[in-house]
Amino acid sequence: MFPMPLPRPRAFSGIQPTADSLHLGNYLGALKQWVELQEDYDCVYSVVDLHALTVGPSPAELRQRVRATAAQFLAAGVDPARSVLFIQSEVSEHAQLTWLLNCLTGFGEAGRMTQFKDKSSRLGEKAVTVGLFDYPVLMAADILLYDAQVVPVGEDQRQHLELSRTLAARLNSRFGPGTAVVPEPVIVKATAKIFDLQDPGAKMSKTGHPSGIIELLDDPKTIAKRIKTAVTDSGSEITWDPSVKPGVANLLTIYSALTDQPVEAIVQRYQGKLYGHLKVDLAEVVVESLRPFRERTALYLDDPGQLDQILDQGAERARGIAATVYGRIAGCFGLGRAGQ
Ligand code: AQP
Repeated sequence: MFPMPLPRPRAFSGIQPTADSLHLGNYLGALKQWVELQEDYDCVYSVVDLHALTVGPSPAELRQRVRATAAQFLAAGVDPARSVLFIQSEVSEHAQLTWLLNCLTGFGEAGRMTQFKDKSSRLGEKAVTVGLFDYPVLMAADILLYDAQVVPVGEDQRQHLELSRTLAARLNSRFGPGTAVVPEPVIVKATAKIFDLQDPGAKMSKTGHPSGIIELLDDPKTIAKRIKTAVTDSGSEITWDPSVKPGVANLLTIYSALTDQPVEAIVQRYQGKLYGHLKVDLAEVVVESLRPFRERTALYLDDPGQLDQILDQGAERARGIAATVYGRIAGCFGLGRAGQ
C-alpha cells in the first residue's frame, strides 16, 4: 500500500482580458509566480472576463482577448495537466457569490479602494459603472470560491486582497469558523511593481501610454525601441537607487528578473559604462526571453480545438470546486430549502 498523498494547499489568481497582449508587469508581477507555484500548490487560474466588462469592451474584442489571454497563460508555463485554467464567466457561482458578499460589504468600505478612485477619476463620472465599483467584491468571490490559501498578485492588488481577507473573516465570525478560508497574498517584493518606461512614477499598465509598455507579444523591433527610448535619470552612472534613479532601477529590476541574476551583480558589471550600454543589452535580454513565449502563444492560437478542449476541461474542474464552496456559503445565509 502506498500512503495517500496529502492534499496540496490551494492558490488562485486571475488576469483580465483587457488587451490583445499582456505586458511585462503582468508577467513579472504575477504570471511568473503562477508558474512557480504549480510545484507546491493546487493552482486555479482564471481569465477573468467578468472583470473586463467593467471597462466596456466590444463583444468581438472581448471574445478575441479571452482566447489570447488564455493562450498566453499556457505559453508562460501554466500546465493544464496540473492546474485548473478556466474562463471566469463559465462558472456562474462567481456572480452568485458576489451578490452574497455585496450584502456583507459596507458601501464606505468599497468606496475606499484606491484603484476605483484612480480609474473613476480617469474615466469621468458619466462612464463609471456600479460594476467598476464592485470589482473588488467580485475579486473576493473569485478567491473565496476556491478556498484559496494564497493569491499571487502584484502590489497594486494588495488593497483588494485585504478586502477579500476582511470578507472571509466576516463570514467566519458571522456563520462560524470554517465558512471561508482567509487568503494570504503572495507578492514578490523585487518585481511587485514594474514601472512605466516613460513615467517611472506610474505602474506599467495595459491602459497606459503604449510607449511606456512592453507587451509580451510585441515584435523584437518594437521591444528594442521601447527600451532604448525609456526615460532614464540625470547623471550617467549605473547605480541601484530607486528614489534618485527610478528609471534605471526599473530597467535593472527587469534585467535581474528575466536573467535570475542579482541586481548587485548587474550593477557591478556596468561600472564605468553608460545608460546606453545597459539599454542595448537589456533590449537583447527582453527580446530573447520573450521570443519562445511569442512562438508558443501563436501555436495555441493556431489550434483553437486544442485551446477549447483545455478551457472546457478547466471549466468543468472549476465548476466542481465552486459549486461545493458556494453551496456551503449560501446555505449559511439561509438560501436553499434543504438547509437547516
Ligand atoms: N506594473 C505591474 N507590475 C507588477 N505587477 C503588475 N500587475 C499588473 N500591472 C503590474 C499584476 O498583473 C496581474 C493582472 O492584472 P489585471 O489584468 O487583472 O489588472 P490590473 O492590475 O489592473 O492590470 P493592468 O495591466 O494594469 O490593467 P489596467 O490597465 O486595466 O489597470 C495582477 O496580479 C496585477 O497585480
